[in-house]
Amino acid sequence: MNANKGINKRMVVGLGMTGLSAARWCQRQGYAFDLCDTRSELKNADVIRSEFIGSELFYGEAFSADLLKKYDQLIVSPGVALALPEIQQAIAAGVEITGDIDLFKQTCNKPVIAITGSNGKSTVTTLVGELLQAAGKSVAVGGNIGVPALDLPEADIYVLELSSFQLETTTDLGVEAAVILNLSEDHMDRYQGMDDYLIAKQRIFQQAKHVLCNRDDAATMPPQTSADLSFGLNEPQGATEYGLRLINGERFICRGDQVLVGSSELRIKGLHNLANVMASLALVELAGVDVVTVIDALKSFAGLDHRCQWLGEKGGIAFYNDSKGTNVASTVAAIEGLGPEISGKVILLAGGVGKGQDFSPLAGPCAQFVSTAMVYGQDQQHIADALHGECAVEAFADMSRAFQAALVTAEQGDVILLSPACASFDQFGNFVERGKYFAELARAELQEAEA
Ligand code: UMA
Ligand code: ADP
Repeated sequence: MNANKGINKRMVVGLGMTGLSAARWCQRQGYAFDLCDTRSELKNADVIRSEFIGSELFYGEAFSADLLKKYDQLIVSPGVALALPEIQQAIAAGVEITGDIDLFKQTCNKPVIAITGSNGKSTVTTLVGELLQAAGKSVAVGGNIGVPALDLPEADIYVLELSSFQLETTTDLGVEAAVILNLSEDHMDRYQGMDDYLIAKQRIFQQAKHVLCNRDDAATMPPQTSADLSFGLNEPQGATEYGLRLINGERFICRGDQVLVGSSELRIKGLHNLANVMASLALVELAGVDVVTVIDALKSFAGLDHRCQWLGEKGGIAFYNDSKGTNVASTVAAIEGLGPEISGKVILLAGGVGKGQDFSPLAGPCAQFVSTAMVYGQDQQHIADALHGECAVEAFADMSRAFQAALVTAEQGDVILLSPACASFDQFGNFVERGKYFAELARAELQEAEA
Protein backbone atom coordinates (compact mmCIF):
# COMPACT_ATOMS: atom_id res chain seq x y z
CA MET A 1 0.00 0.00 0.00
CA ASN A 2 1.29 3.50 -0.79
CA ALA A 3 1.03 5.46 2.45
CA ASN A 4 1.93 8.69 0.66
CA LYS A 5 -0.66 8.65 -2.15
CA GLY A 6 -1.66 12.26 -2.95
CA ILE A 7 -0.57 13.53 0.43
CA ASN A 8 1.91 16.37 0.51
CA LYS A 9 1.57 17.75 3.98
CA ARG A 10 0.44 16.16 7.22
CA MET A 11 -0.51 17.60 10.59
CA VAL A 12 0.11 15.57 13.75
CA VAL A 13 -2.78 16.45 16.10
CA GLY A 14 -2.03 15.86 19.81
CA LEU A 15 1.53 15.51 21.08
CA GLY A 16 1.37 12.81 23.72
CA MET A 17 3.00 9.40 23.24
CA THR A 18 1.04 8.65 20.08
CA GLY A 19 1.58 12.01 18.37
CA LEU A 20 5.31 11.92 18.99
CA SER A 21 5.55 8.34 17.68
CA ALA A 22 3.64 9.42 14.55
CA ALA A 23 5.92 12.44 14.07
CA ARG A 24 8.99 10.19 14.31
CA TRP A 25 7.40 7.82 11.80
CA CYS A 26 6.77 10.70 9.35
CA GLN A 27 10.36 11.83 9.82
CA ARG A 28 11.65 8.31 9.11
CA GLN A 29 9.55 8.16 5.92
CA GLY A 30 10.85 11.58 4.84
CA TYR A 31 7.33 13.11 4.83
CA ALA A 32 6.60 16.80 5.46
CA PHE A 33 4.52 17.42 8.58
CA ASP A 34 3.65 19.95 11.27
CA LEU A 35 2.60 19.45 14.87
CA CYS A 36 -0.16 20.84 17.10
CA ASP A 37 -1.53 20.49 20.63
CA THR A 38 -4.03 22.54 22.64
CA ARG A 39 -2.08 22.36 25.92
CA SER A 40 -1.31 25.87 27.17
CA GLU A 41 1.97 24.70 28.63
CA LEU A 42 3.94 22.24 26.52
CA LYS A 43 6.89 21.45 28.79
CA ASN A 44 8.78 19.57 26.08
CA ALA A 45 8.25 22.23 23.35
CA ASP A 46 11.99 22.87 22.95
CA VAL A 47 12.78 19.16 22.75
CA ILE A 48 10.04 18.72 20.14
CA ARG A 49 11.34 21.65 18.07
CA SER A 50 14.89 20.32 18.11
CA GLU A 51 13.79 16.77 17.27
CA PHE A 52 11.55 17.83 14.37
CA ILE A 53 13.52 20.57 12.67
CA GLY A 54 11.64 21.73 9.60
CA SER A 55 8.23 21.15 11.19
CA GLU A 56 6.15 23.99 12.62
CA LEU A 57 4.83 23.57 16.15
CA PHE A 58 1.46 25.10 17.12
CA TYR A 59 0.26 24.90 20.72
CA GLY A 60 -1.33 26.84 23.54
CA GLU A 61 -4.73 27.50 22.01
CA ALA A 62 -7.75 25.64 20.65
CA PHE A 63 -7.27 23.88 17.32
CA SER A 64 -7.93 26.21 14.39
CA ALA A 65 -10.12 24.92 11.56
CA ASP A 66 -8.48 27.38 9.17
CA LEU A 67 -5.07 25.95 10.03
CA LEU A 68 -6.16 22.29 9.90
CA LYS A 69 -7.81 22.78 6.50
CA LYS A 70 -4.41 23.61 5.00
CA TYR A 71 -3.22 20.02 5.36
CA ASP A 72 -3.92 16.95 3.22
CA GLN A 73 -4.03 14.62 6.20
CA LEU A 74 -4.51 14.91 9.97
CA ILE A 75 -2.87 12.22 12.11
CA VAL A 76 -5.18 12.39 15.12
CA SER A 77 -4.24 11.07 18.60
CA PRO A 78 -6.71 8.76 20.36
CA GLY A 79 -7.35 11.30 23.13
CA VAL A 80 -8.52 13.93 20.61
CA ALA A 81 -12.23 13.50 19.84
CA LEU A 82 -13.01 13.48 16.12
CA ALA A 83 -16.26 15.22 17.05
CA LEU A 84 -14.38 18.46 17.81
CA PRO A 85 -15.88 21.15 15.52
CA GLU A 86 -12.46 22.14 14.13
CA ILE A 87 -11.74 18.53 13.11
CA GLN A 88 -15.23 18.19 11.63
CA GLN A 89 -14.72 21.36 9.59
CA ALA A 90 -11.43 20.01 8.27
CA ILE A 91 -13.13 16.71 7.31
CA ALA A 92 -15.89 18.66 5.54
CA ALA A 93 -13.20 20.53 3.61
CA GLY A 94 -11.83 17.19 2.32
CA VAL A 95 -8.91 16.70 4.69
CA GLU A 96 -8.13 12.99 5.26
CA ILE A 97 -8.14 11.66 8.83
CA THR A 98 -5.87 8.90 10.02
CA GLY A 99 -4.27 7.62 13.21
CA ASP A 100 -1.17 5.79 14.37
CA ILE A 101 -2.64 2.29 13.94
CA ASP A 102 -3.50 2.91 10.29
CA LEU A 103 -0.03 4.27 9.61
CA PHE A 104 1.50 1.27 11.35
CA LYS A 105 -0.54 -1.16 9.26
CA GLN A 106 0.33 0.61 6.01
CA THR A 107 4.02 -0.07 6.48
CA CYS A 108 3.97 -3.33 8.46
CA ASN A 109 4.02 -6.51 6.39
CA LYS A 110 4.05 -8.90 9.35
CA PRO A 111 0.94 -10.46 10.92
CA VAL A 112 -0.88 -8.42 13.56
CA ILE A 113 -3.13 -9.84 16.28
CA ALA A 114 -5.57 -7.10 17.34
CA ILE A 115 -7.46 -7.11 20.64
CA THR A 116 -10.20 -4.78 21.79
CA GLY A 117 -13.10 -4.98 24.26
CA SER A 118 -14.32 -3.13 27.32
CA ASN A 119 -12.38 -5.28 29.81
CA GLY A 120 -9.55 -7.81 29.74
CA LYS A 121 -7.62 -6.21 26.85
CA SER A 122 -4.31 -5.75 28.67
CA THR A 123 -4.46 -9.22 30.25
CA VAL A 124 -5.16 -10.94 26.93
CA THR A 125 -2.66 -8.80 24.99
CA THR A 126 0.12 -9.58 27.47
CA LEU A 127 -0.72 -13.26 27.67
CA VAL A 128 -0.89 -13.69 23.87
CA GLY A 129 2.53 -12.00 23.64
CA GLU A 130 3.99 -14.35 26.26
CA LEU A 131 2.50 -17.46 24.69
CA LEU A 132 3.74 -16.57 21.20
CA GLN A 133 7.17 -15.92 22.65
CA ALA A 134 7.07 -19.31 24.37
CA ALA A 135 6.26 -20.79 20.96
CA GLY A 136 9.53 -19.37 19.69
CA LYS A 137 8.22 -16.32 17.80
CA SER A 138 9.84 -12.93 17.87
CA VAL A 139 6.92 -10.83 19.06
CA ALA A 140 6.30 -7.16 19.84
CA VAL A 141 3.41 -6.11 22.12
CA GLY A 142 2.00 -2.58 22.25
CA GLY A 143 -0.80 -0.17 21.37
CA ASN A 144 -3.18 1.10 24.06
CA ILE A 145 -1.37 -1.07 26.63
CA GLY A 146 1.62 1.28 26.58
CA VAL A 147 4.18 1.47 23.78
CA PRO A 148 2.59 3.12 20.71
CA ALA A 149 2.49 0.78 17.71
CA LEU A 150 4.79 3.05 15.67
CA ASP A 151 7.48 2.85 18.38
CA LEU A 152 7.56 -0.96 18.46
CA PRO A 153 10.74 -2.77 17.44
CA GLU A 154 10.95 -5.09 14.41
CA ALA A 155 9.30 -8.46 15.05
CA ASP A 156 7.82 -11.45 13.21
CA ILE A 157 4.40 -10.91 14.74
CA TYR A 158 2.73 -7.97 16.50
CA VAL A 159 0.13 -8.11 19.28
CA LEU A 160 -1.78 -4.84 19.63
CA GLU A 161 -4.26 -3.75 22.27
CA LEU A 162 -6.59 -1.33 20.50
CA SER A 163 -8.96 1.11 22.19
CA SER A 164 -12.18 2.30 20.59
CA PHE A 165 -10.49 5.71 20.29
CA GLN A 166 -7.65 4.22 18.24
CA LEU A 167 -10.09 2.23 16.10
CA GLU A 168 -12.06 5.40 15.19
CA THR A 169 -9.24 6.44 12.85
CA THR A 170 -8.59 3.07 11.17
CA THR A 171 -9.72 2.12 7.66
CA ASP A 172 -9.38 -1.38 6.14
CA LEU A 173 -7.23 -2.47 9.06
CA GLY A 174 -6.59 -5.97 7.66
CA VAL A 175 -5.14 -7.76 10.68
CA GLU A 176 -4.34 -11.48 10.86
CA ALA A 177 -6.75 -12.06 13.77
CA ALA A 178 -9.18 -9.73 15.53
CA VAL A 179 -11.35 -9.96 18.62
CA ILE A 180 -13.77 -7.82 20.63
CA LEU A 181 -13.49 -9.59 24.01
CA ASN A 182 -16.71 -8.17 25.50
CA LEU A 183 -18.78 -5.02 25.46
CA SER A 184 -20.12 -3.04 28.41
CA GLU A 185 -20.68 0.61 29.25
CA ASP A 186 -17.50 2.71 29.27
CA HIS A 187 -16.32 6.04 27.84
CA MET A 188 -19.87 7.33 27.62
CA ASP A 189 -18.40 10.82 28.02
CA ARG A 190 -16.98 10.38 24.48
CA TYR A 191 -19.76 8.39 22.76
CA GLN A 192 -23.42 9.22 22.18
CA GLY A 193 -24.45 5.77 23.37
CA MET A 194 -23.61 2.07 23.26
CA ASP A 195 -24.34 1.79 19.50
CA ASP A 196 -21.81 4.47 18.74
CA TYR A 197 -19.23 2.78 21.00
CA LEU A 198 -19.85 -0.62 19.36
CA ILE A 199 -19.50 0.82 15.85
CA ALA A 200 -16.04 2.12 16.80
CA LYS A 201 -15.05 -1.28 18.25
CA GLN A 202 -16.32 -3.19 15.20
CA ARG A 203 -13.83 -1.40 12.96
CA ILE A 204 -11.34 -4.00 14.24
CA PHE A 205 -12.98 -6.55 11.91
CA GLN A 206 -12.39 -4.59 8.69
CA GLN A 207 -10.60 -6.96 6.25
CA ALA A 208 -9.47 -9.19 9.14
CA LYS A 209 -8.22 -12.58 7.94
CA HIS A 210 -9.52 -14.38 11.02
CA VAL A 211 -12.07 -13.42 13.67
CA LEU A 212 -12.59 -14.68 17.21
CA CYS A 213 -15.81 -13.97 19.10
CA ASN A 214 -17.20 -14.40 22.61
CA ARG A 215 -20.23 -16.76 22.55
CA ASP A 216 -21.56 -15.14 25.73
CA ASP A 217 -21.73 -11.64 24.25
CA ALA A 218 -23.57 -11.06 20.95
CA ALA A 219 -21.98 -7.63 20.58
CA THR A 220 -18.61 -9.29 19.96
CA MET A 221 -19.74 -11.08 16.80
CA PRO A 222 -18.59 -9.65 13.47
CA PRO A 223 -21.55 -8.00 11.70
CA GLN A 224 -20.97 -9.27 8.17
CA THR A 225 -19.02 -12.51 8.46
CA SER A 226 -18.97 -15.42 10.86
CA ALA A 227 -16.19 -15.96 13.37
CA ASP A 228 -13.51 -18.62 12.76
CA LEU A 229 -13.27 -19.51 16.45
CA SER A 230 -15.27 -18.68 19.58
CA PHE A 231 -14.81 -18.82 23.34
CA GLY A 232 -17.41 -18.94 26.09
CA LEU A 233 -18.06 -20.17 29.61
CA ASN A 234 -20.32 -23.04 28.47
CA GLU A 235 -19.24 -26.42 27.10
CA PRO A 236 -17.58 -26.27 23.68
CA GLN A 237 -19.49 -28.00 20.88
CA GLY A 238 -16.71 -28.65 18.38
CA ALA A 239 -13.07 -27.93 17.53
CA THR A 240 -13.84 -24.29 16.66
CA GLU A 241 -15.12 -23.64 20.19
CA TYR A 242 -13.10 -23.01 23.34
CA GLY A 243 -15.15 -23.54 26.49
CA LEU A 244 -15.30 -24.95 30.02
CA ARG A 245 -16.11 -28.48 31.15
CA LEU A 246 -16.66 -29.50 34.76
CA ILE A 247 -14.58 -32.61 35.49
CA ASN A 248 -14.64 -34.01 39.06
CA GLY A 249 -15.80 -30.63 40.34
CA GLU A 250 -13.02 -28.65 38.63
CA ARG A 251 -13.39 -26.36 35.62
CA PHE A 252 -11.19 -27.36 32.67
CA ILE A 253 -10.46 -25.25 29.61
CA CYS A 254 -11.23 -27.33 26.53
CA ARG A 255 -11.05 -26.92 22.77
CA GLY A 256 -13.91 -29.05 21.52
CA ASP A 257 -13.29 -32.49 23.06
CA GLN A 258 -9.64 -31.73 23.80
CA VAL A 259 -8.98 -31.02 27.50
CA LEU A 260 -6.23 -28.39 27.71
CA VAL A 261 -5.75 -27.21 31.31
CA GLY A 262 -7.52 -27.22 34.68
CA SER A 263 -8.39 -23.97 36.46
CA SER A 264 -6.44 -25.10 39.54
CA GLU A 265 -3.26 -25.23 37.42
CA LEU A 266 -3.55 -21.53 36.53
CA ARG A 267 -2.18 -18.71 38.64
CA ILE A 268 -4.79 -16.18 37.50
CA LYS A 269 -8.14 -16.58 39.19
CA GLY A 270 -11.79 -15.88 38.53
CA LEU A 271 -14.20 -16.83 35.76
CA HIS A 272 -13.39 -13.67 33.82
CA ASN A 273 -9.76 -14.75 33.72
CA LEU A 274 -10.76 -18.19 32.40
CA ALA A 275 -12.49 -16.28 29.59
CA ASN A 276 -9.30 -14.26 29.06
CA VAL A 277 -7.21 -17.44 28.92
CA MET A 278 -9.54 -19.05 26.38
CA ALA A 279 -9.46 -15.91 24.21
CA SER A 280 -5.66 -15.89 24.38
CA LEU A 281 -5.34 -19.55 23.40
CA ALA A 282 -7.74 -19.08 20.50
CA LEU A 283 -5.76 -16.08 19.22
CA VAL A 284 -2.54 -18.05 19.49
CA GLU A 285 -4.20 -20.79 17.42
CA LEU A 286 -5.28 -18.20 14.82
CA ALA A 287 -1.63 -17.11 14.67
CA GLY A 288 -0.78 -20.63 13.52
CA VAL A 289 0.58 -22.09 16.77
CA ASP A 290 -0.42 -25.47 18.24
CA VAL A 291 -1.86 -24.43 21.62
CA VAL A 292 -0.69 -27.63 23.33
CA THR A 293 2.87 -26.32 23.02
CA VAL A 294 2.14 -23.21 25.12
CA ILE A 295 0.28 -24.75 28.08
CA ASP A 296 3.36 -24.70 30.34
CA ALA A 297 3.89 -21.00 29.64
CA LEU A 298 0.20 -20.42 30.34
CA LYS A 299 0.48 -22.11 33.74
CA SER A 300 3.29 -19.76 34.77
CA PHE A 301 1.40 -16.54 33.83
CA ALA A 302 0.75 -14.66 37.08
CA GLY A 303 -1.40 -11.88 35.60
CA LEU A 304 -0.77 -8.16 35.62
CA ASP A 305 -0.43 -5.84 38.59
CA HIS A 306 -3.61 -3.98 39.60
CA ARG A 307 -5.91 -6.61 38.00
CA CYS A 308 -7.41 -8.82 40.74
CA GLN A 309 -3.84 -9.06 42.04
CA TRP A 310 -3.43 -11.14 45.20
CA LEU A 311 -1.23 -9.21 47.64
CA GLY A 312 -1.14 -11.58 50.60
CA GLU A 313 -3.12 -12.88 53.53
CA LYS A 314 -3.27 -11.96 57.20
CA GLY A 315 -5.24 -13.94 59.77
CA GLY A 316 -7.24 -15.67 57.03
CA ILE A 317 -8.10 -12.34 55.35
CA ALA A 318 -6.76 -11.91 51.80
CA PHE A 319 -6.03 -8.58 50.10
CA TYR A 320 -6.71 -8.09 46.38
CA ASN A 321 -5.75 -5.05 44.30
CA ASP A 322 -8.08 -4.54 41.32
CA SER A 323 -7.37 -0.83 40.80
CA LYS A 324 -7.73 -1.34 37.03
CA GLY A 325 -11.40 -2.07 37.74
CA THR A 326 -12.30 1.38 36.39
CA ASN A 327 -15.83 0.61 35.21
CA VAL A 328 -18.89 -1.20 36.58
CA ALA A 329 -18.50 -4.34 34.43
CA SER A 330 -14.91 -4.90 35.53
CA THR A 331 -15.89 -4.62 39.21
CA VAL A 332 -18.79 -7.02 38.65
CA ALA A 333 -16.29 -9.46 37.08
CA ALA A 334 -13.91 -9.11 40.02
CA ILE A 335 -16.65 -9.75 42.61
CA GLU A 336 -18.18 -12.64 40.65
CA GLY A 337 -14.71 -14.06 40.02
CA LEU A 338 -13.55 -14.03 43.63
CA GLY A 339 -16.87 -14.45 45.47
CA PRO A 340 -17.49 -18.14 44.69
CA GLU A 341 -13.86 -19.06 45.42
CA ILE A 342 -13.77 -17.93 49.08
CA SER A 343 -15.28 -19.28 52.28
CA GLY A 344 -16.19 -15.82 53.62
CA LYS A 345 -17.40 -12.61 52.01
CA VAL A 346 -15.94 -9.76 49.97
CA ILE A 347 -15.37 -6.38 51.64
CA LEU A 348 -15.45 -4.05 48.65
CA LEU A 349 -13.63 -0.73 48.40
CA ALA A 350 -15.17 1.31 45.57
CA GLY A 351 -15.32 4.95 44.55
CA GLY A 352 -13.79 7.77 42.57
CA VAL A 353 -15.00 9.40 39.35
CA GLY A 354 -18.02 7.51 38.00
CA LYS A 355 -17.88 8.85 34.40
CA GLY A 356 -21.70 9.06 34.36
CA GLN A 357 -22.09 5.28 34.67
CA ASP A 358 -25.16 3.42 35.83
CA PHE A 359 -24.03 1.58 39.00
CA SER A 360 -27.13 -0.64 39.28
CA PRO A 361 -25.42 -3.77 37.79
CA LEU A 362 -23.35 -3.89 41.00
CA ALA A 363 -26.47 -4.61 43.09
CA GLY A 364 -26.88 -8.35 42.31
CA PRO A 365 -23.24 -9.40 42.76
CA CYS A 366 -22.96 -7.30 45.94
CA ALA A 367 -26.13 -8.87 47.40
CA GLN A 368 -24.64 -12.31 46.72
CA PHE A 369 -20.98 -11.93 47.62
CA VAL A 370 -20.30 -8.63 49.45
CA SER A 371 -20.85 -8.14 53.18
CA THR A 372 -19.94 -4.43 53.26
CA ALA A 373 -19.13 -1.91 50.54
CA MET A 374 -16.78 0.80 51.79
CA VAL A 375 -17.45 3.68 49.38
CA TYR A 376 -15.26 6.76 49.08
CA GLY A 377 -14.41 9.68 46.82
CA GLN A 378 -16.32 11.91 44.42
CA ASP A 379 -19.16 9.64 43.27
CA GLN A 380 -19.56 7.54 46.44
CA GLN A 381 -23.21 8.57 46.84
CA HIS A 382 -24.17 7.14 43.41
CA ILE A 383 -22.63 3.80 44.39
CA ALA A 384 -24.25 3.88 47.84
CA ASP A 385 -27.65 4.56 46.22
CA ALA A 386 -27.24 1.58 43.86
CA LEU A 387 -26.30 -0.75 46.75
CA HIS A 388 -28.97 0.40 49.18
CA GLY A 389 -30.62 -2.72 50.69
CA GLU A 390 -28.23 -5.10 48.88
CA CYS A 391 -25.35 -5.13 51.38
CA ALA A 392 -24.09 -2.93 54.22
CA VAL A 393 -22.64 0.36 52.95
CA GLU A 394 -20.27 2.67 54.82
CA ALA A 395 -19.07 5.99 53.39
CA PHE A 396 -15.64 7.66 53.76
CA ALA A 397 -13.82 10.71 52.45
CA ASP A 398 -10.90 8.71 51.08
CA MET A 399 -9.59 5.22 50.42
CA SER A 400 -7.27 5.11 53.40
CA ARG A 401 -10.18 5.52 55.82
CA ALA A 402 -12.24 2.99 53.89
CA PHE A 403 -9.34 0.56 54.18
CA GLN A 404 -9.06 1.01 57.96
CA ALA A 405 -12.79 0.34 58.31
CA ALA A 406 -12.45 -2.77 56.13
CA LEU A 407 -9.79 -4.13 58.49
CA VAL A 408 -12.17 -3.74 61.41
CA THR A 409 -15.07 -5.43 59.59
CA ALA A 410 -13.24 -8.32 57.88
CA GLU A 411 -13.42 -11.81 59.37
CA GLN A 412 -11.46 -14.97 58.69
CA GLY A 413 -12.16 -16.25 55.15
CA ASP A 414 -13.04 -12.77 53.86
CA VAL A 415 -11.35 -10.84 51.08
CA ILE A 416 -10.64 -7.11 51.12
CA LEU A 417 -10.96 -6.10 47.48
CA LEU A 418 -10.13 -2.72 45.97
CA SER A 419 -12.15 -2.64 42.73
CA PRO A 420 -13.34 0.95 42.44
CA ALA A 421 -15.69 0.77 39.37
CA CYS A 422 -14.54 4.35 38.80
CA ALA A 423 -11.68 6.39 37.38
CA SER A 424 -9.15 7.60 39.93
CA PHE A 425 -8.68 11.26 38.96
CA ASP A 426 -10.40 12.80 42.01
CA GLN A 427 -7.70 11.50 44.39
CA PHE A 428 -4.91 9.90 42.30
CA GLY A 429 -2.97 10.55 39.07
CA ASN A 430 -4.09 7.26 37.51
CA PHE A 431 -5.10 3.66 38.32
CA VAL A 432 -1.47 2.62 38.85
CA GLU A 433 -0.91 5.27 41.53
CA ARG A 434 -4.17 4.26 43.21
CA GLY A 435 -3.25 0.57 43.14
CA LYS A 436 0.21 1.22 44.53
CA TYR A 437 -1.27 3.23 47.39
CA PHE A 438 -3.66 0.39 48.23
CA ALA A 439 -0.82 -2.15 48.00
CA GLU A 440 1.21 -0.02 50.43
CA LEU A 441 -1.67 0.01 52.92
CA ALA A 442 -2.11 -3.74 52.57
CA ARG A 443 1.61 -4.53 52.75
CA ALA A 444 1.97 -2.51 55.95
CA GLU A 445 -0.69 -4.76 57.48
CA LEU A 446 0.92 -7.91 56.10
CA GLN A 447 4.35 -6.93 57.42
CA GLU A 448 2.87 -6.26 60.82
CA ALA A 449 1.48 -9.78 60.72
CA GLU A 450 4.91 -11.20 59.85
CA ALA A 451 6.75 -9.21 62.54
N1 UMA B 1 -4.76 16.86 23.19
C1 UMA B 1 -5.00 18.06 22.59
N2 UMA B 1 -6.30 18.45 22.47
C2 UMA B 1 -7.34 17.69 22.88
C3 UMA B 1 -7.07 16.45 23.50
C4 UMA B 1 -5.75 16.07 23.64
O1 UMA B 1 -4.10 18.77 22.18
O2 UMA B 1 -8.50 18.07 22.71
C5 UMA B 1 -3.36 16.50 23.36
C6 UMA B 1 -2.96 16.55 24.82
O3 UMA B 1 -2.59 17.85 25.21
C7 UMA B 1 -1.76 15.60 24.84
C8 UMA B 1 -2.10 14.63 23.74
O4 UMA B 1 -3.16 15.17 22.96
O5 UMA B 1 -0.58 16.23 24.49
C9 UMA B 1 -2.56 13.35 24.43
O6 UMA B 1 -2.82 12.43 23.50
P1 UMA B 1 -3.63 11.14 23.92
O7 UMA B 1 -4.69 11.47 24.91
O8 UMA B 1 -4.07 10.48 22.67
O9 UMA B 1 -2.55 10.31 24.75
P2 UMA B 1 -1.26 9.51 24.35
O10 UMA B 1 -0.18 9.95 25.26
O11 UMA B 1 -0.98 9.56 22.90
O12 UMA B 1 -1.73 8.04 24.82
C10 UMA B 1 -2.57 7.27 23.96
C11 UMA B 1 -3.63 6.59 24.79
N3 UMA B 1 -4.45 7.59 25.49
C12 UMA B 1 -5.76 7.70 25.29
O13 UMA B 1 -6.37 6.99 24.55
C13 UMA B 1 -6.47 8.75 26.07
C14 UMA B 1 -2.99 5.66 25.80
O14 UMA B 1 -4.00 4.90 26.46
C15 UMA B 1 -2.09 4.66 25.08
O15 UMA B 1 -1.40 3.88 26.03
C16 UMA B 1 -1.09 5.41 24.20
O16 UMA B 1 -1.79 6.30 23.29
C17 UMA B 1 -0.25 4.45 23.33
O17 UMA B 1 -1.04 3.80 22.38
C18 UMA B 1 -4.31 5.32 27.80
C19 UMA B 1 -5.81 5.28 28.02
O18 UMA B 1 -6.27 5.82 29.02
C20 UMA B 1 -3.67 4.37 28.80
N4 UMA B 1 -6.61 4.66 27.12
C21 UMA B 1 -8.03 4.56 27.31
C22 UMA B 1 -8.38 3.34 28.14
O19 UMA B 1 -7.58 2.39 28.21
O20 UMA B 1 -9.52 3.32 28.69
C23 UMA B 1 -8.70 4.43 25.93
P1 ADP C 1 -8.44 -3.50 29.99
O1 ADP C 1 -7.08 -3.40 29.39
O2 ADP C 1 -9.50 -3.79 28.96
O3 ADP C 1 -8.80 -2.38 30.91
P2 ADP C 1 -7.41 -5.43 31.95
O4 ADP C 1 -6.90 -6.73 31.48
O5 ADP C 1 -6.43 -4.39 32.34
O6 ADP C 1 -8.43 -4.84 30.86
O7 ADP C 1 -8.38 -5.67 33.19
C1 ADP C 1 -9.03 -4.55 33.80
C2 ADP C 1 -10.05 -5.00 34.81
O8 ADP C 1 -11.19 -5.55 34.13
C3 ADP C 1 -9.55 -6.10 35.73
O9 ADP C 1 -8.99 -5.54 36.85
C4 ADP C 1 -10.79 -6.94 36.04
O10 ADP C 1 -11.51 -6.38 37.12
C5 ADP C 1 -11.67 -6.73 34.80
N1 ADP C 1 -11.61 -7.80 33.80
C6 ADP C 1 -10.51 -8.41 33.29
N2 ADP C 1 -10.88 -9.31 32.35
C7 ADP C 1 -12.22 -9.25 32.24
C8 ADP C 1 -13.19 -9.92 31.44
N3 ADP C 1 -12.84 -10.82 30.55
N4 ADP C 1 -14.50 -9.58 31.61
C9 ADP C 1 -14.87 -8.65 32.49
N5 ADP C 1 -14.00 -7.98 33.29
C10 ADP C 1 -12.70 -8.27 33.18
